[in-house]
Amino acid sequence: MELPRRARGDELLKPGELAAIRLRLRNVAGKHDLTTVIACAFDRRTRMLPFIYADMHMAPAGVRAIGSAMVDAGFAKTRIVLQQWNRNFRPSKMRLDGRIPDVFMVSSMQIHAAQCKALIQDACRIDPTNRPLIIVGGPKAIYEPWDVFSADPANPWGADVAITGEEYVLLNLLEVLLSVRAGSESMRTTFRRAGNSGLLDGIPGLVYAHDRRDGVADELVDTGIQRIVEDLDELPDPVLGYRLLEPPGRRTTLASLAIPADQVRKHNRIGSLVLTLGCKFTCPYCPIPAYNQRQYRTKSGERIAEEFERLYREYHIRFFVGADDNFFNDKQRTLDIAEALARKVNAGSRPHCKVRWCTEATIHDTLKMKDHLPLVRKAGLWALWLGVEDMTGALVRKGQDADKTIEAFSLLRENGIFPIPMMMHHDSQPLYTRKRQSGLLNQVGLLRKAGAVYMQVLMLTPAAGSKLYVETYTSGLAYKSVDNITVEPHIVDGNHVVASRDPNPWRKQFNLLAAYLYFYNPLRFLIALLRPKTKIPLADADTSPASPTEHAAPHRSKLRQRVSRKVSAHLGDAAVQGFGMWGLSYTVRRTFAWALHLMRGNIKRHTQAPASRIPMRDIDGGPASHALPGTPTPQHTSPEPKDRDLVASSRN
Ligand code: B12
Ligand code: SF4
Repeated sequence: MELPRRARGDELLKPGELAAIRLRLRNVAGKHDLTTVIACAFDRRTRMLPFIYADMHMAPAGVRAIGSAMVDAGFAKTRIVLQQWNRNFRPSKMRLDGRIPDVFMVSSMQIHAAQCKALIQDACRIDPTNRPLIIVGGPKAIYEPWDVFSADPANPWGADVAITGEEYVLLNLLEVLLSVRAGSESMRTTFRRAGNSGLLDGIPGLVYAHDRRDGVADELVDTGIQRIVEDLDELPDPVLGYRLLEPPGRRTTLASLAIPADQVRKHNRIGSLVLTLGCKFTCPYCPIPAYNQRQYRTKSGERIAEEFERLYREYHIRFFVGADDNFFNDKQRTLDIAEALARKVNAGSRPHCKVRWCTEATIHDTLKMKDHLPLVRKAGLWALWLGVEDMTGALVRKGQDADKTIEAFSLLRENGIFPIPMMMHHDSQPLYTRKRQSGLLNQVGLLRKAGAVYMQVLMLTPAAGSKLYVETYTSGLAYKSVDNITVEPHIVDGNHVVASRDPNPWRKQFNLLAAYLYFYNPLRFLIALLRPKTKIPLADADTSPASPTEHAAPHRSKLRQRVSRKVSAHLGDAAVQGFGMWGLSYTVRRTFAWALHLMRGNIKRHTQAPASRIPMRDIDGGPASHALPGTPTPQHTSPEPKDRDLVASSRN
């Protein structure tokens, strides 16, 4: 089940609305001296191919975006803690600026839900009078906001509010709270008061506990689907967020200072950056188009050029991942971005000549961009993750087939861009086929031959917020437990077989391992040393802006650099093979045991999609936008009367 769409014409914030709220908050921030800690939940059990390096060396854009928004709005006392780097961090022990923070936020993906809950539970150990306002956001909260509130009176814990949207929703909430905050009252008390008086109802994008008995919410109020910002140039500057990162360590508390700017790159080799959001396709297993309210949103080329430059100059980050869903989604808008970046390169701007980035797109749109790939390469695009899924289109048709995939790969490579296939294994795909291309290994082989240096293959897995999601559960496809082991969120990651009709699903699990092993292995490593796939045009090109003296007399260090670039281009493929084998050792360690459990059988299947056990309603007492089938509705049909006079609540 997808997120519902707002009324046509009301999906977007008014132009300038996000920029305006940032300004308004800046004017009041000084009076409030808020301290905020934002934690990024991370479950280490998810560490394996294909994301094994990026997961630790790339501070996620979500927490950084929220941190940037806080600083931009005038709340400079903000710290971002990544569980990736600070596994012992305990919110109950945190102090910022010598005190318990006013606001504690958690950002989480679905697969990190166990850690997200543990962080909230630990924050709830703080005595209620000093407890910060607890806000949860990110992809977990967007699709399953109800899951951050305990329904168990024997183990009461819970966030105060889940934000099912982006920066604007948070800023809107803060503005409302600060407008009624009495003196130095705790933010949590202000929040409770605002909730009881109906002030939160005008902020689409919240789910909050309306009333708590024995620490457990009686009902959850859902204020509806957020309005999204269309012009991404209105977003706060991403440079701000990098200044807030907690240094990696084994402490349970926080360090006195965040990572200094000149150390950011040491821990954060890859930077992620929002360039565009949304996708025009409607793959039934994907929640992205509905989340974006079927809109496609972009930053301008000038703004992107400026962000690359500042991130390069301030933190020396040179390699970026675009947080795009489909970067080539709209040809004209892609060209606007590429032209702006290429102009900077032509003008000899050092950051733009040095920066390399990669992103995602579809085969279909890549082919439509074929005449412009040289421009896109000049703009710095270095590698493109392509949604190949199943090359034959047996799983989903989005304009791809084997010939088109090969054509897109060769066009990209000719233009100096590495194509990286994202494949999806599914029940009807065999491991190997004779004389046909539908087998998983056949396709892996074909893609390697076509020039793939890296690849990913995941098993089709239920994705919250997708069209197929509920049906995957009600039809009994999704597993509840295997061999008496409950299917927990951290294994619903595409790397584990957790939904299948195959009578021998362990074969599917081994198929994934076989595909990786077929791609990354010692033999291919040796071949890669002799005939590397990384020797593509521009792979060893000099990216330094040329200066007249260098043209006249290339000196020794230039020569050394040239040799080093040539060697890297030659050894790159073998290095990736080595990396792949190392990553595969993690994948085997983590998924082999699951294959054995699948082999033992005793598979119990879901009959219903996960849903809130706490009753949910919208602000008028009707069905909640984020409730899934099976969610109880409150006993009373209309919401309780609100205390419009804002009488302070005695409850904590
Ligand atoms: C880049 C990316 C990656 C990168 C990097 C992730 C990282 N650590 O930075 C890599 C390649 C490593 C990756 C891996 C995976 N990814 Co990924 N990835 C993305 C992608 C394309 C961009 C993420 C991003 O940077 N977005 C930009 C930021 C600004 O947006 P955001 O994180 O959503 O944050 C905004 C809001 O959510 C909110 N918000 C976020 N946190 C908080 C906190 C608070 C308190 C508040 C108020 C608000 C808030 O405000 C933010 C600003 O607007 C997204 C899709 C997308 N376009 O978002 C998928 C996405 C995050 N990935 C997803 C998945 C499933 C995965 C994988 C499990 C692989 C898979 N099976 O596809 C792995 C997990 C690896 C791991 N061990 O963690 C899903 C998550 C779904 C879910 N419900 O949890 C997404 C949403 C794609 C999808 N299918 O919809 N991914
Ligand atoms: S092309 Fe990719 S982003 Fe677009 S709907 Fe399909 S899976 Fe989602």
